[in-house]
Amino acid sequence: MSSPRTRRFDEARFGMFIHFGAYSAFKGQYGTCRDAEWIKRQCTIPWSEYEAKAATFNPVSFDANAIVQLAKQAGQKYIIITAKHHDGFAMWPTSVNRWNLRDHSGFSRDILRELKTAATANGIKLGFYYSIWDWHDPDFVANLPVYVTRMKAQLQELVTGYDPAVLWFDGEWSESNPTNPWSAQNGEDLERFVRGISPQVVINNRVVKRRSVDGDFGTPEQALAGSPPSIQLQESCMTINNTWGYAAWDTAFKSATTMVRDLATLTSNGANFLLNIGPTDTGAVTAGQADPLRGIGTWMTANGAAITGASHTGLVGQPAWGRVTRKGNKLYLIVNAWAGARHNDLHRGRGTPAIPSSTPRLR
Ligand code: FHN
Repeated sequence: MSSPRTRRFDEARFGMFIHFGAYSAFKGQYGTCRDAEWIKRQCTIPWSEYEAKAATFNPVSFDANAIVQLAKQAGQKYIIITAKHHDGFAMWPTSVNRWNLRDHSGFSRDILRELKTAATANGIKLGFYYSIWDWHDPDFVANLPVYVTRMKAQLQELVTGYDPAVLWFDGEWSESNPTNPWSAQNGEDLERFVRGISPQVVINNRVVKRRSVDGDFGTPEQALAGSPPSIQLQESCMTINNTWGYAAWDTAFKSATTMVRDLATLTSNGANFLLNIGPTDTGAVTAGQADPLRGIGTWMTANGAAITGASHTGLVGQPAWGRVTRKGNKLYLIVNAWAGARHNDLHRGRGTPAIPSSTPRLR
């Protein structure tokens, strides 16, 4: 299923998604209206107010090294950060317009460069999320070819300036407010353009229209890819709470146990798991998101062999007591609950199946 271009992505299995942008400055609330990265549209914020708030965006607490260490200890082998979400606000010092963190907010640091440096120093691959749908650029609706020229110029900046391992496109679907005229032809042209400047970059299926021939991998969202890939690699993206961008009111954080089981399920289906954090208005990562990631890391430290580089077995169905993954000639039995067993240790011998501990009791 994987190719030389996608092999490392396929073996990585577990990545960190980061939704961070001007919307984060609202902390998920506008008056009595609540949302996160869609707050401009869903709370009908006038552009004058949204731009004024974005001008105050000052992510002084964004710590690329700390975020990379959090991902690394969790066993996440790649990071995908929103370079530009639907609001069109660029998180790098783009020369295409002034609607960006440096020019509009006056924040002099290049946080994508900081993240690239920290990720590279720690053997973590960095990718960018880029929304095709752009609420801010009037040409997206009024003159799509002009918008596409600007979009390609920004992607050229990102690809040649930061050498991303992955481009995670989004916002390709038919939508109103504003109308989204993106066509399959537009997407096929964009995929060709990106591959022309970077043949090795891995691209998701939302560059076109999420068909199994679009890009390099499918992108089920807030759902677990349910079966081994037959045509295209799969990566399920999910939140730790219920929102992608930061929302101070959203404290419904999942447990590490729940997410370890999701990771095991996805690996047993040969799929990747892209687990999201939404840094705060100052760029900090909340304990509500960091703590379960550390809990996942505790389990991965003992049992990561059953995940990284592992995949579906192709041999048996999945058991009721847990999940089975395979790497080479080894089967890994990930047991969710052993009747009567107090703690399950990882037993590993030549050829004997590793029996990883059941989901951890987080201390
Ligand atoms: O509209 C976006 C949403 O804000 C978020 O970025 C998710 C993450 O994959 N993608 C879109 C919804 O499918």
